Order: sequence, then structure tokens, then C-alpha cells
Amino acid sequence: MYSDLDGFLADLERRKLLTRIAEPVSPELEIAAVTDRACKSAGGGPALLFEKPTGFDIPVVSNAFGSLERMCLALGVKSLDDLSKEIDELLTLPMPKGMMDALKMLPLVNRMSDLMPKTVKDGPCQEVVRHEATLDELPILTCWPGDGGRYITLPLVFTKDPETSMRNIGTYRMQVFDGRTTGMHWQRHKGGAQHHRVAERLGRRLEVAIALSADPVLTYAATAPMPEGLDELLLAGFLARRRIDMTRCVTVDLEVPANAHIVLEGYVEPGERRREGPFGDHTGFYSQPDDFPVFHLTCVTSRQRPTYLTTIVGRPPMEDYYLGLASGRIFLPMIRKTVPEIVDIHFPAEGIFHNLVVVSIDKRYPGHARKIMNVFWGLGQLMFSKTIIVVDRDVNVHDMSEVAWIVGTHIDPLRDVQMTRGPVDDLDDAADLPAYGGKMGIDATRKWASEGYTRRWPEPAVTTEQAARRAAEIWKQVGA
Ligand SMILES: Cc1cc2nc3c(=O)[nH]c(=O)nc-3n(C[C@H](O)[C@H](O)[C@H](O)COP(=O)(O)O)c2cc1C
Ligand SMILES: [Mn+2]
Repeated sequence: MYSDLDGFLADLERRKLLTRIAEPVSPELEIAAVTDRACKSAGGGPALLFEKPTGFDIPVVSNAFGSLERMCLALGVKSLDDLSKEIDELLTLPMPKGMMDALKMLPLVNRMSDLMPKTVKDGPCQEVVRHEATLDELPILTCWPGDGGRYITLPLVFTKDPETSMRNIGTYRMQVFDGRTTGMHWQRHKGGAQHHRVAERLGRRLEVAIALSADPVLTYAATAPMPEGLDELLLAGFLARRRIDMTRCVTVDLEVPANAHIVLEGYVEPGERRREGPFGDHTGFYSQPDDFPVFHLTCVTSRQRPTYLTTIVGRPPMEDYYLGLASGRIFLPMIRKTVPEIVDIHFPAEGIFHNLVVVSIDKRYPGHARKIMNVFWGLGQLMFSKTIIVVDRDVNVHDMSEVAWIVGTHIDPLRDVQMTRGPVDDLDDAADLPAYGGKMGIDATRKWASEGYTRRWPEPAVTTEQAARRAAEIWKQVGA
């Protein structure tokens, strides 16, 4: 595993998965445009290292996670399915039967207790401490021409619940208002927003620390849909196979990853709001301006020679698709713990996580597909799912051609479409109201007599094994 971002980038370069761009490229639209080209090329393109962002000495890295291969490297696994298996094993620890069994389990137990972060002194993230620094010194990008300004797009935002002191880390974009203030775009459903809600109720200021260019596992963990109250650092520790080193901030009572390159310390006042946006978002459209809390900078700490890690969101596929892919695989075993009949889940890139999800199930009783829809609409960030397609277990949810075929042949729209209302993603501008709107579930499973379908369900037309073997021979002969 990599000990920090530099280790990850060096390995990517060794593997020829990172492209250096020595020519000056402007943080105003140009770096974003080059990154967009990379994201849209086959397999997600290479990671990009802009050595000379025009006007700055700090190099910019984008698209670091933007391919399946790089996402796996970042998480230290050969395939994301290996990770699913590992998590599944962790969750299904058998009770030891005797001394020998208990001993065999020790490595796993060690791994569990090794998850907790540890506090260290003198993190590299504090080599330089400047109370008067401004954000104008950082090569923060303007991504799209209609954007309200420059945005920090890949920050790790650290807060503590003012009442319980529980930590949260989330990735919430920050629009630069001026050298010392930014927007704080935590949406109302997110962990940071909840901490701010509590602080406002108490009439208190909420301290916030932002880590930039942290190690790959942590950067991923900040985007992960961890259930509220579960520390993202535990997930990071599990993925990194080591305890995460944390350092105390200089001006706020928070800890940040010791090996981050840059840390912004500051606070958000109760009651203060400022217009944020527009921003070319991961829907591929500009999201509307809206009022959000304001982050006030108190101190910038950094390494001597920091690198600025960022990402561009926009019309899919983009880098965030791969971060989401990892979450899909990591959280599937956890979801299956309470809903074991779920076989597989697919979030197609075009569906941007919440617009479209395909689920296959081991159908066991009448109405089962509708139960699955309700599970999604009631479970963590899956509540945002706008369209849910449920298919039987034999359908490959990752093959959208197969899914379209099955949906078309298996549904009677009057019977099989379930409409409802509920919370929708803040970025959903199709809903009449912000964050509240409609949802649709499509039951594309085979219908049973117990569900009112009394005709005979058609069998798929497939040839015999013998004829298929013969066809393979003939096919070889004709060289096709
Ligand atoms: C590149 C990127 C940018 C994101 N920007 C935002 C954002 O501006 N606001 C937001 O609420 N969520 C944003 N998210 C999603 C959150 O990071 C995600 O929902 C995360 O699970 C939130 O963590 P939490 O549950 O601890 O709040 C972004 C995700 C990615 C990958
Ligand atoms: Mn969280």
C-alpha cells in the first residue's frame, strides 16, 4: 500500500498510467478541458500531472482515480470483487469452536483492532504554517465557462459533531469567494450538514479542517457513503491495512491526515449563508445557484513542495464514476447482510449513481421486487435512487443491452411500474422542489401466479447443447 499520494503517483508513473504535461496549461478552463479529453478516452485515459499550471509553482494532478486499474491500485486490490469478498468474510466471522480455531482467526482480529487512527506529532502537512496565507496561492481550477468561480473539487472536509464529538469526513466542493472565504457545499442530507445543523441549534461556530492531496485510500473514503456515525477513518484504515496517522491542527480543535499536502483550517458561522454556484456538475449540466454556508480560513499548513490533487466533474463518464464503482462493490456485502436476496447491483455511468440503478434478486415471494425498491428508498444515500430496475437473478445487471431486452419483454407498464415520492438528490433539477420529488421502480422480474399473472410465462428460446457444440465446430471451420 502507498504511504501517501506521492507513493501512489510514483507507482502510476512507473506503470505508465500517468502522463506528465510540461507545457504551461492554465487553471482557467484549460486544465479542465485537457482532463475532460482524458476522461472521455478509452478506459478513462491516464492520470495527468500538470507540472506548470500557468501562474503557479504548485503542480496539479487530475484523473488520478479515473480508470478501473488505477482505482484498484489506489485501494490495494487486484479487483474490486476481491475487495467485496474480503469485506464479506470480515462480516461473516464464524464463532471460533475451540482454541485452534480462535488462533486461526487472530490475523483478522488484529486487522480489526488495527483500524483505529493514531495521533502523531509533526506531520509533513505542517512543514509550513502560515496564518496569513490566502487561497490565491493555490492553483484552484475554473472548470466550466458558466461556473460561478474557482472550485476546490476534491477536498476532504473534517468536522466533529459539537454534541457527541463524532468525526465526519466528506467530499464537498468549495467555491472560492475570495482569498479567505469559500462556499461550503455540504448538501442537507450529508454528514457535514448535520454537524452544522447541531452547531446552529447550539448557536455555535463549527470548526472545519480541509485536507487536500491526502493519500489515495483516504481521498476515496471521504467520498464513500458511510452510514452516519461511522468514522470514515475506520474504512480508510481497513482499506490501507494500517492505522491512519493524524496530526492536530494548529488553529482548530480537529485532527487531519498527517501526510496530506495542504490543510485549510477554519470555521463556519451559525446562520451565515451566501449564494453558491452555478457549477458544471456531475450530471453534465450546471446546477443552479443556491444559498450555502461559508467557510472562513484561519490558517493554511502545507508541505514544503505540495502538489494539488483535483478532479473534474461533468457529463459522464468522468473520474467520479470510478470512485462510485468502488463504493458499489465495497457496500454490496454490507447491504446483503440485511437484504441477502440481492444478487448484484449496477450503477451505469450515464445514470450518475442516483438516476438509474439495476438490481438483480433471488425472488422468493410475491411482491419481492417492490420490497427491494422500498429497501433502496429507505437505505442511506440509496434513498436518492430515482429509477430502480429490479430483475431476476439470472439477468446480468452489468449488461445494459440485456437489461433493456428484459425490461422491454418483462413489464406491463400499467402493472409493473411503482411510483412514489421522497427525498431526491440536491442536484436533481428535474424535480419541482429542491431535494423532494418523484421516484419510479420497474419490476422486470418474471411474474408469478401468486402476483396475479395466470398466463404461462414464456421460456427463453435457446438451442440444445448438442446443436450449440456443432455450431461452435462449424464456426471454427468457416473461420468466423
Ligand atoms: C468529486 C466529488 C464531488 C462531490 N461534491 C459534493 C458536494 O459538493 N456536496 C455534497 O454534498 N456531496 C458531494 N459529493 C458526494 C459526497 O462526497 C458523498 O455523498 C459522501 O458520501 C458524503 O459523505 P458523508 O455521508 O460523510 O456526508 C461529491 C463526491 C465526489 C466524488
Ligand atoms: Mn460520513
